[in-house]
Amino acid sequence: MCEFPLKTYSYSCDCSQNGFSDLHCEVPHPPCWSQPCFNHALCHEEGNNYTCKCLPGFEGNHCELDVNECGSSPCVNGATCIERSWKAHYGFETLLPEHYDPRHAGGYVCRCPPGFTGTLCEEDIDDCASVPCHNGGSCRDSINSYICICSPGYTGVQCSMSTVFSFKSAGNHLSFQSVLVDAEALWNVTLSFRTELKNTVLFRRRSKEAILILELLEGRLQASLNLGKEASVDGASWVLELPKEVADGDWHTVEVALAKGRLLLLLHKQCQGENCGAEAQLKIDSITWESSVHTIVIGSHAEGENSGSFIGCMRDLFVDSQLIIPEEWLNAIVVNITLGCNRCLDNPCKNQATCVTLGQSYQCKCQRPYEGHDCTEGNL
Ligand SMILES: [Ca+2]
Ligand SMILES: [Ca+2]
Repeated sequence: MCEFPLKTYSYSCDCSQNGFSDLHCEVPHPPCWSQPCFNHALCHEEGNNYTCKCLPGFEGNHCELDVNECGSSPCVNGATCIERSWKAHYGFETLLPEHYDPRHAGGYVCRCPPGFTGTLCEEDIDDCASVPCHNGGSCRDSINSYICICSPGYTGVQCSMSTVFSFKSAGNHLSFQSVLVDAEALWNVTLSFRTELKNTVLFRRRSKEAILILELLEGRLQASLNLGKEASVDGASWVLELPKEVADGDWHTVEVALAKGRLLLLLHKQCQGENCGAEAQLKIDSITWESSVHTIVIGSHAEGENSGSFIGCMRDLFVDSQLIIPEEWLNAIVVNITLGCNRCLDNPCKNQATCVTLGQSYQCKCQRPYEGHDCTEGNL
C-alpha cells in the first residue's frame, strides 16, 4: 500500500477493516477488539485468544444462547413460567421490573393461578383463614374457594341462613307441592324435629298412587305407606316402626324413603345400632310410578285438620333431596309457622326460674334453693 521514495507525500494506512492497527497496520488488534461476546458478556483476553464470561442466564462460547429456564416447567399448579430474559414482557408483567436489565436476565418468575402462592406457586392459599363460615360451621379449604359444613339448622354458602321453624299450636302447618319429574326417582323426606308430644304427625305426602305418613305414636316413629287410589280399600299397605323413644324434647333426624320396591325408615345422627332403621320390601311390580304432583303437608295430616298436629320445632327439611328453606317458602301455604326455635316458649325452666334463649338452646337462671339444668333439683 505504501511506496518509497515519495518522501514529499504523506500517507496514512486505513486498517479499520482488517483487524490490525498502528501506522502501517502491522500490529494486530487485541482479541476482544471485535466485541465477539453477546448479551453483554465480558470478553476476557488470554494471549491471542479470548473467552466470553457470560452473565447469568446465557451460555455458549459467545454467550449467544439464552438459557431456557422455563423448559423444565418449574412452576407448578398450572402457573405460567416467564423467563427474566424475555424482554417483551417487561413493562407488562407485574412480576418483572419495569425495565429489562441484562445483569438480571437469569432465572424466571411464576405467575400463579388464583388460589396459589409461593415462588413456584406450590402453596395452596388457606381460604379458610378469614373464618368465613358462620354459626359454628366448619370450613374446608379448596382451590381459591372454601366449603362450609354448616351446623344443624343452618345453610347457605357461609351458613348464615337458618333452616329452623317452629309450630307453636295445633293447626300450624306447612303445605306445598312437589313435582317428581323422574318417575324412577326416590321419594325422600329427611328432617330434624324436636317435640315432647307423644302422638303427632310429622308429615303426610300424597300423590295419585300413594299416601306416605310419618308420625309419632307413643313417642316412637312410625312410617306408613298406602298404595292405590282407594288406598284404604283395595290398596296394599305397609307400616314401619322404630323402637327408640324420640318425643324427649331433643333434636332427632329422621329419613323416610320410598325407592323402587323398598320403603325405608331411618333415624340418623345420634342413633346407633340395629334399632335405628327399618325396611320393607314392597314386592309389587305392577304399580306405575307416574310423574305426578305430590302434596306434602308438614306438621299436620291435612289442611284444616287439627288432630295430631305437631307442636315443636323442625330444621333441615329436605324433600326429594331439596332443602326447603323458610326464606324460600314463596309457593307454600304457611299457617302460623314461626321462624327459629325459641325453646323458652315451652317453659322448660321450673320453679319460677328465668329462661334465657341461647341460640337454639336455653339456659335457666334458678331461684334458690333450686338448681340443675331446668332448676328441678333443690336442697329443700
Ligand atoms: Ca432465559
Ligand atoms: Ca385454598
